[in-house]
Amino acid sequence: MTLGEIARKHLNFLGIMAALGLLAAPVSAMAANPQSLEGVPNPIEMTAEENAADPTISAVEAAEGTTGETVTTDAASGYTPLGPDMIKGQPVSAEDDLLGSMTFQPQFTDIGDDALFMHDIILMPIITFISLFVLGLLLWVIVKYRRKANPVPSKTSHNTLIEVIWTIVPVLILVVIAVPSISLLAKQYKSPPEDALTIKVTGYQWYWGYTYPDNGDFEVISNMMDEGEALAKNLPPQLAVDNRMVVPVGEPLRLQISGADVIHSFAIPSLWFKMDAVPGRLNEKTLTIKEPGIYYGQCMELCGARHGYMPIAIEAVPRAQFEAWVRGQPGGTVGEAAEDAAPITETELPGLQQPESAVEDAPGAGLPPTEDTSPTT
Ligand SMILES: [Cu+2]
Repeated sequence: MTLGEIARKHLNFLGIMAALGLLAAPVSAMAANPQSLEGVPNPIEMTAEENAADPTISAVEAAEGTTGETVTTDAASGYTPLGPDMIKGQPVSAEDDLLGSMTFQPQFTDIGDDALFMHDIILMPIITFISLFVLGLLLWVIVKYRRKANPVPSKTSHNTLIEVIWTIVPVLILVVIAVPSISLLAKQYKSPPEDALTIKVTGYQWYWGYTYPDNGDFEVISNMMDEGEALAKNLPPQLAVDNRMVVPVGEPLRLQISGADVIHSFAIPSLWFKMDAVPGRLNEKTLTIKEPGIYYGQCMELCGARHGYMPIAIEAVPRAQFEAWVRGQPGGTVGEAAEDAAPITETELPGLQQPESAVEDAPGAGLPPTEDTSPTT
């Protein structure tokens, strides 16, 4: 058998490449028509259905199905803070669920569902398949064409068919990834509708402030709850806070995020939300939470000594509950008065904290240069 024959005989791995192309085709068709995906049983939705048997979820559905008047139980303000049974999207421990502990938290926004689908159904299978395929090819070449088994190496320099295939197949794979990827990116940067509720989030060293310009411009200061108190209330220590950011559920929110002193980052994993809080800058992002509940996050930009102790707790409640909560805040207004609220401007941002050396005559400012030290030419 000539070397040319050996080379040609083993070109049957082209068949494998063709199979790859066939595999990619249905995925490509799905990507081209995102609507068709809705009919496909989505693992995320399936888990939600499985969870329906869970009494916590049933409580949520009950809350969603009823009007604000019947939900309210506290006669004084009409607002009752959600209890620990309404905590959503927490990480799971490896002992409870090994696979669940390695993946993302359950998602409670449409964008989160899309992003999780992108990761679980599109990216991970493609990455796994390509990695195994390349590993297989490598092993095949190492074993089959080792010096002992194949003492005279082939002098084959090129093969047009293979070259065309190994150019076109990766291009097709990239197109399959690009279509849902770019549409997801565009969705995440879509501006909120004009009537969206605005909430301004300010990162401070080391706590969060939530200002409600549409509801009387009051600010809620949110600090981490003491560990003993959190445990006593059956809330997760280091995530529980004294004052939560209360928002209406199912409505688009316009979150404007800024920093008062240094860069922080406002992030809630189960809402697929992360935005940097930069001093002197107003970063805006839309958020629509699908289910009532308590969602925990943390500052995700190393911001100083107590960076690890500035958790975020968002409490999503039905509109009526939210309005009752607003009325209970100092200066909180709902409805007509909210129309008059001045739009938020850059000048309302908290002043920047200057480094000590920037202040004239400060102890750390140092002395002005006394002699000319500029280089001479
Ligand atoms: Cu921070």
